[in-house]
Amino acid sequence: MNTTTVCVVGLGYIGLPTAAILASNGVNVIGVDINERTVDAVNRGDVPFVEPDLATYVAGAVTQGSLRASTKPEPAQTYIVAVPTPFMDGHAPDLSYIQAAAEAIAPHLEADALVILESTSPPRATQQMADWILTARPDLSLDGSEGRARIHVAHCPERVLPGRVMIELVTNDRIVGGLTPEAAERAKELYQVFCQGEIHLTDTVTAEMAKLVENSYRDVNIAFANELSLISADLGIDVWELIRLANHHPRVDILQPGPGVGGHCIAVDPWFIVDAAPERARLIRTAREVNDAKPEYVVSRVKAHANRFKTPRIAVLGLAFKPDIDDLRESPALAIATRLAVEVDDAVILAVEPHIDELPGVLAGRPNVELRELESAVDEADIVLVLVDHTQFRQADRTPLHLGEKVVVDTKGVWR
Ligand code: SAJ
Repeated sequence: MNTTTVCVVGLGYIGLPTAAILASNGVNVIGVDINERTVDAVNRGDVPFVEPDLATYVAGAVTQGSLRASTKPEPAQTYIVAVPTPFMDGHAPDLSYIQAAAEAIAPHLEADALVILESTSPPRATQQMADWILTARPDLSLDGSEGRARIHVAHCPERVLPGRVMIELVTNDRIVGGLTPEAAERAKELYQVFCQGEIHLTDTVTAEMAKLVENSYRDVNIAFANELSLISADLGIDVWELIRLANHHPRVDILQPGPGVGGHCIAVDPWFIVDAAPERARLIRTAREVNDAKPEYVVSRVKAHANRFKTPRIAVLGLAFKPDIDDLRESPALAIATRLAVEVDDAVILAVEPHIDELPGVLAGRPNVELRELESAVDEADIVLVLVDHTQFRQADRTPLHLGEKVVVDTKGVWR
C-alpha cells in the first residue's frame, strides 16, 4: 500500500502527536488545522500545548521535512480525521467538525484513498462521515458498484492518556473498525508504522462503542467511589481507608473519589452512549450525574465552614483537572475555585497551582483571587481545600503548616 503521504486533519491533542509520530517514522505528513496560529507554530517546529516529548518529535519531523502544516487539506493517499466531537445542549453529540472535515477532504479523494476517523465518536458516526463524503463525491463508492471508484473508510479511536501520549501511541493496543474488512486491513497497515501494540480489527460501530465503553467504565467506577465518599461523610468514616480495605479483596478494585470528573474525555464520552440508547443506558447516565454533582457538594461543604469566618481566606490547592499536569480544561477544581470566589461573601481565594504561571481568565480579573505558593497560601488560610493530588502537595512537609488550627477539606485524601 502507498502510505507515503498522510493528511492529518485537526492538529490538537491527538492529531498533532499522530502526525508527528507518523512523520518521524518516515511518512510524509501534511497536518491541517483551521487555526492559523497552530499551523504557524507547527511549521516553526513548535507545539502550541504541553505534552511531554511531543515538541522533540515535532521539531525533528519539521526539520527533516517530513511534517508541514497547512490550513487546507491537500492531496494524499490517506486522511486521518482527528477533530473535536463535543456535545451540544442536552448532551447530543455535535458532529459538525467531522462534517466540515469530510467536506474539506472530499474534493481531494482519488480511487483507493483511505479515510480514517480518529475522533472519539458516537455509534454510526463513521458511516455518517462516509455518507457526507459520498454526497459531496457521487463518483466515489465504498464497494466499487456502478463503476464508481472505491474509497476505504475506517474508525481507529485514540486511547492515549494525556501526559503519556508519545509513549502510549507506540505501546497501546489499537482497535480498528472498517466499513469494509479491506478498509480495516488498510488502516491496520498504516498504524503498524508506529504502533507496537496489537491492532484488533472489527466493524466501525463496535470500534466506536469500544472507545466510549472504556471511558464509561472508568466514569462508572469513579462515580461509585464518589458516591461512597458522600455515604462515608454521612457515616463519619474515612472513605480512603474504606476503599483501601475493600481493595484488599482479590476481585475488588475501586477507583478514587475526588472533586468531580474533569477533562474532555471521560466527562463527555458516556453521554454519547446515553444519547444513542437513552432508555437502556441508565447506569451510565446515573454515573455521569453522580460525578457532575460532586463539585456542588464540595462547594456547599466549604460554604458551610466559611460561614464561621468574617472574611474567610480559602487556600485552594490545585486547579488542574488531574494531578501533575497544567491542563485546566473542564476542570472541576477550577469550577469550584471560581464558584467560591463569586459566591462566598468577602472570601479571599489563595489559589495554588504549581503548573501554571498566571491565573486562567475566569479567575484572573477577580480582586479576591491570588495565585500563591503552597506555604504562604496555607499559612494565611482559614480553610484549606485540597482539590488535586499533585505530587508537590502529596510530598509537602505539613509539620510547619499548622494545619491543626485550620479547617481542612480534602477531596483527594492526601492531607487527611
Ligand atoms: N479521576 C478520579 N478518580 C480516579 C481517576 C480519575 O476522580 O480514580 C478523575 C481525574 O481526576 C480527572 C478525570 O477523572 O478529573 C479523568 O482523568 P483520567 O486520568 O481518568 O482520564 P483522562 O481523561 O486523562 O484520559 C482518559 C483515558 N481513558 C481511560 O483511562 C479509560 C485515556 O486512556 C483516553 O485516551 C482519554 O480519556 C481519551 O482521550 O478519551
